[in-house]
Amino acid sequence: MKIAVMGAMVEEITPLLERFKEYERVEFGGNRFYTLKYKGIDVTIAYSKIGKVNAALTASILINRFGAQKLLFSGVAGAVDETLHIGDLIAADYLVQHDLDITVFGHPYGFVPEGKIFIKSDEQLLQIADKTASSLGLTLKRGIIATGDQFINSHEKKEWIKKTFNANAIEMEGAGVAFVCDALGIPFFILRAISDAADAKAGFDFDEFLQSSSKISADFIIAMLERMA
Ligand code: 4EZ
Repeated sequence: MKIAVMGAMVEEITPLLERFKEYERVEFGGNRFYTLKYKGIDVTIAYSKIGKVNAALTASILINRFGAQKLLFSGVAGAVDETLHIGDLIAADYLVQHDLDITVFGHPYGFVPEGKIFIKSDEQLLQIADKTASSLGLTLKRGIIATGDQFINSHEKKEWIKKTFNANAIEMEGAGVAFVCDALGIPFFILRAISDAADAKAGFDFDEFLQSSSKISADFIIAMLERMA
């Protein structure tokens, strides 16, 4: 079994590399890929750099060049849903691009012809995540993650995304990964730990909690890998 684990920022994958310690490093397409064997699973870890385009590129490389058969994403996000607090985990059951807008032609937000607005994560991986959460005594929320090429730090913008897509959390890569995996038939799972509330103090909170929330997400992904081994 070949599994890819990806993040967007180096801080998001550092706890994974620290856990595994021994890996090989390969450069391709402007990214570094770290390969290792864990309990019989071939794992490739990479960070894409921020944004949907970078995320889509890295996901494609993980699948087509490294042969990933499943893809797990680990990282942080801004909370939209008030029940989510800093450090809480959310698994996407659907992902949507909140900044995709050809509404002037009568299309809904997040839609382009021949596409879909919402992409569903793999149900089997979501179930593995639920079991992992209950075995660790953790709460894992499922919800809609809205992705766009903007760091959201305004109440208005956040409320618009919430109202338009019924989103629970916001970030900048999930839907990019989801669209690639969906198109290529690769089961995927997107996990985020909350780093901020996408409000006026989001920039400050993000800097403060990037490391600790990245670790919460990465530790959960490691527990999922253990269960999958
Ligand atoms: C993008 N990531 C943030 C990257 C910020 C700073 C150098 C997650 C994220 C996020 N994205 C956390 N909080 C967010 C927010 N409020 N809006 C968008 O995936 C790079």
